[in-house]
Amino acid sequence: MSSLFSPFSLKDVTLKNRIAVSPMCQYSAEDGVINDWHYGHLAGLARGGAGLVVAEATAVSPEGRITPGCAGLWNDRQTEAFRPAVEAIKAAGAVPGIQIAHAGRKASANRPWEGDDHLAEDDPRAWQPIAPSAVPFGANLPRRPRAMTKDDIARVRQDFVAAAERAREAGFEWLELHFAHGYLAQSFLSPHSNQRDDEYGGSFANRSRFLVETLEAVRQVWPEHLPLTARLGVIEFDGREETFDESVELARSFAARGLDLLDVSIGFSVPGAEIPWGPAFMAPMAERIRKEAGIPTATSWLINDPRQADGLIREGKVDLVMLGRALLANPRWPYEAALALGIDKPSWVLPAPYAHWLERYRPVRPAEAAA
Ligand code: 8CM
Repeated sequence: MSSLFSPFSLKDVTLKNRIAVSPMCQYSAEDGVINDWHYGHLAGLARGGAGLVVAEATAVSPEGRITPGCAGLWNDRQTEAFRPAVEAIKAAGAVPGIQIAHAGRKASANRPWEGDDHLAEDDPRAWQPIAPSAVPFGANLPRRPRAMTKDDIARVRQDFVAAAERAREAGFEWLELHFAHGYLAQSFLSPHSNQRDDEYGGSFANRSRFLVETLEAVRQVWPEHLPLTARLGVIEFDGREETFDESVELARSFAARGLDLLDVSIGFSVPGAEIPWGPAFMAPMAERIRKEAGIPTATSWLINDPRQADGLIREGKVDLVMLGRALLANPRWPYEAALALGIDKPSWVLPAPYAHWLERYRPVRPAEAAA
């Protein structure tokens, strides 16, 4: 039976356990180039024992960044800057992954700790966001995007392709497409943001077209033997939950086009959605997609309890658990989870320099250390 600490193989890649670092944003790059901050952050997470580290949400073009501090993969300097972090992740025994993204109408924003709202239009760092239709998100992100032309659509698809090629050049072995959270791809899917009357809007097939075409184009260049995944907002919590059935259908269609795993997340296409936050509350949806669409899934959001995480894997509900905040708070969460679950030689979750001392003497429980 699988458990949190059993390996997981997808294509030619094997993760040493089912714990993944969720893609996040450090908002600390310059001109999209990551630096020592990201190196320490990513190396530290890998050294904490997770099997997969999905690095930064990384913009495929300058206009695709959420903030001026977001990482990018549209030039050689950015590609090179990722290499040491990739090597550090691998040296720690984890698989290096990356998420490539375009922020759409949520682009050109302040860093979260500097306001989390759109940059003023006359701010020299601001730019014109683009989206399927000229419909603003609203709330803290009121800026009206420019509606994309067909040429824009073709260009952004090509930006995803080029970023995927660069991700491979940098040494990444796992690629995630950001199709969630109200960013560009999700905003094509959602009728809240897509009011087009051409073949990219209207029917479900049309609203899915940008996502499907982008996946197909990236699959052409991303090596067949490496996992290609996507984070999809499968539900909006906007009172129209029947749209979840569309997500199941989309997952099926992604699988048929060579997607290897779906990272199941939230739509975030409208402000004021009533999200039923709670421990691992998205897991039942990841379970349904896994069963109904026949594609491996990952679940994220508010996973912190090792027993709950282990149960999700043991009961065959999901293939991977993705943790963000729990790992930011405690990069050694995997070690402590191994202790809590009573697994044999929990220290072996960690790389040798840590494991040696913990195994040679005895595992230290945080509570004992404090006593
Ligand atoms: C960053 C900010 C907001 C988000 C994000 C990220 C990074 C990855 C992701 O989603 O999947 O919604």
